Amino acid sequence: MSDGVAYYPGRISATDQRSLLAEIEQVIAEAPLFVPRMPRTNQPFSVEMTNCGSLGWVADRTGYRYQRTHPDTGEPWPPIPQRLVALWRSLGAPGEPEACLVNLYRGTAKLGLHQDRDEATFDAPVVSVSLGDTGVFRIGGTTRRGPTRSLRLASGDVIMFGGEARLIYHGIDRIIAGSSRLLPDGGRINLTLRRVNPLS
Ligand code: MD5
Ligand code: FE
Repeated sequence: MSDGVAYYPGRISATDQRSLLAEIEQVIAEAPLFVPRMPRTNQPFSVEMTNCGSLGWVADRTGYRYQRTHPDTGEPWPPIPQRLVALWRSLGAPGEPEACLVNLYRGTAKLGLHQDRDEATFDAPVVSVSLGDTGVFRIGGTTRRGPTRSLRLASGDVIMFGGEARLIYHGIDRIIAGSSRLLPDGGRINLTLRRVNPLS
């Protein structure tokens, strides 16, 4: 694995995946999924999103940003489930996560190659949790050109990107339908824990 990437296959037990999914279903009930849009073009993403935490990532025709409230309801995001905060700590990540982005991939949803650089700090790692159908993850380097590798992220896998890897290009090429029975209607949920602002 590249420098700064820590991969923990099967880090979350089947039982804990069920509990976590129930908590995320509750988050979605309070903060409904929305369809983000590309800045300027207003093109919809194929991935649906919501957030929990003090800050949430949103995308609309005016840009990408973190904000305290849901773009449709105007309500604050629900809190991050304690088991995710505990996971963040258990991996040695600093402080507490401020944002947890919930991505739902159904059918042919995918996410193009990009860097995560809307945060005001890159000092803390990004922690990603996969639930449901396997995602075909593409992982490159810190420049858009250059070689990429493919990695399959299955339900219960955790992957952490820190240090050198914090600004790597990455994306989801496709979801493998029928690879997990965790989500009743199939599909994949990815949870991404982040710090947005520097500590202290
Ligand atoms: C996903 N999510 O599975 C993906 C991959 C996103 C996103 O990319 O921005 O919502 S998990 C996040 C990730 C992967 C590789 C590197 C970094 C983050 N990073 O260095 O920040 O839904
Ligand atoms: Fe990303």
